[in-house]
Amino acid sequence: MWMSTFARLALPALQRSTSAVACQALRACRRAGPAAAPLSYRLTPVQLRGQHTLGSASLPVACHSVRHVRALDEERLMEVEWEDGGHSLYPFTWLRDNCQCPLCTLQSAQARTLLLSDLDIHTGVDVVEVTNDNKVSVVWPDQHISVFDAEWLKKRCFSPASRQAMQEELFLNEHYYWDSKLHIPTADYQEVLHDDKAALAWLYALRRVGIVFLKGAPAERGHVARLAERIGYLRLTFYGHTWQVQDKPMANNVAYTSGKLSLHTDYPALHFTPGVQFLHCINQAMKGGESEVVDGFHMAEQLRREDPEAFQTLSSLRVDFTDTGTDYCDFMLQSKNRIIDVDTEGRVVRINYNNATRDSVLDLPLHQVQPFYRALKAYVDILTRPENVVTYRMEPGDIVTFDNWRLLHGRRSYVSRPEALRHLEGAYLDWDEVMSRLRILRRAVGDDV
Ligand code: OGA
Ligand code: NM2
Ligand code: ZN
Ligand code: ZN
Repeated sequence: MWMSTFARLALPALQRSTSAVACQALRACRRAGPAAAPLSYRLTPVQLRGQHTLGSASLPVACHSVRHVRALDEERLMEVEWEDGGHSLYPFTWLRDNCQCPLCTLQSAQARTLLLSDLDIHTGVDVVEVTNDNKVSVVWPDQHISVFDAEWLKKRCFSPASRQAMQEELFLNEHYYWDSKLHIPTADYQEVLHDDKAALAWLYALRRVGIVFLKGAPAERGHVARLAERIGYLRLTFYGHTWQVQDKPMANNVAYTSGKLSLHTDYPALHFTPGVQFLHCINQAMKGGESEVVDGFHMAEQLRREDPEAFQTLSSLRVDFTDTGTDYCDFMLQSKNRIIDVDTEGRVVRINYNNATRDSVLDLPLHQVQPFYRALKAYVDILTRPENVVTYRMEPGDIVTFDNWRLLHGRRSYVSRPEALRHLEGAYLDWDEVMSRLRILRRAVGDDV
């Protein structure tokens, strides 16, 4: 049932990159025993061009049993030797802190009840051993006993490869960069609502590619809210729970005119910008109104290569944004955001740019003003190159869902007809809620590892 357009076009590759490979590996593991299980996680980012060749992944699989365990008292580490010959090290302090017994954990909430004030961070151990059912038991000096599941320990191994695999499994931070040749992954709206595999495939693609088209929604209000309910709840902003993109008199936002919207991310006037955006076309203009999208992360990397100085400027200076008006209620927002936001390792994590709400207040020393404009121009030049932009035209019933932290989107100006008003309904969500639903769906369809 879930072999929709999306499943046929985009999913085989997406599935291959995650679940299918995990299943294959699991089967291999069952056939050949633990030694056949891949030891490290590998995901090769491949540029998306026409064909959705999304690379390959080998996920850690559930086939680990313990051969031997010993305490390294000097280093205060427990060493586990696995059946496949691999080794993992676990600090005593961490093991005591994460005792899973009913005294240390509230099992109904899977949450720690052990207080930090009761944790001896210099603890030794009395005995470590492998139990008959292949768990690891630790007797502490005060005779408290902790029992750890082998698989649970394996997943929490402190080796760089294991940590990386776990982080990727939790956050899916590997992105597939694209340019104008992207064929936007497409799914059926009703299938996404009613079929868990289709919903999971939608969210995988939303995370990895950054944009998914849903087709077949009724051309009436209420469906972005319905779609948000499929995930959890939507993100309320000053523009309301959902908002109507129409040519409005006395518009409180440039989006609510028939003018061109240059490539932007929504709502940089907030410090915590909405992570995900839905736009549902209820009525399209007769002339104009086409949509444009570009991969802001990919283009930021291009800027880093082509013009490192401009990249440095945009990823360090904080730019003022402003938004004042009345909608859901009255508002007077001010923010300071880096146009290219990077994390402590220098990876691009968020784009914040809307030329309409960029403040005339520019909190820079005089000598940085011109370099700032030069850097911004350099980035926007790359963003607007025809080879980087995907253009499409929304028709009534289409819903575009996209990563508002990553993509920049725009619209061409249109001819406004009062009797046949162009009308999109929009809504925001945050990535925490979207990723939460993705993890639950993954577990529900048995695609977790
Ligand atoms: C917006 C927007 C796109 C469109 O409302 O922020 O980007 O096609 N709209 O009208
Ligand atoms: N709308 C569409 O940053 C912005 O002002 C984007 C937001 C009005 C909710 C537009
Ligand atoms: Zn305990
Ligand atoms: Zn927008």
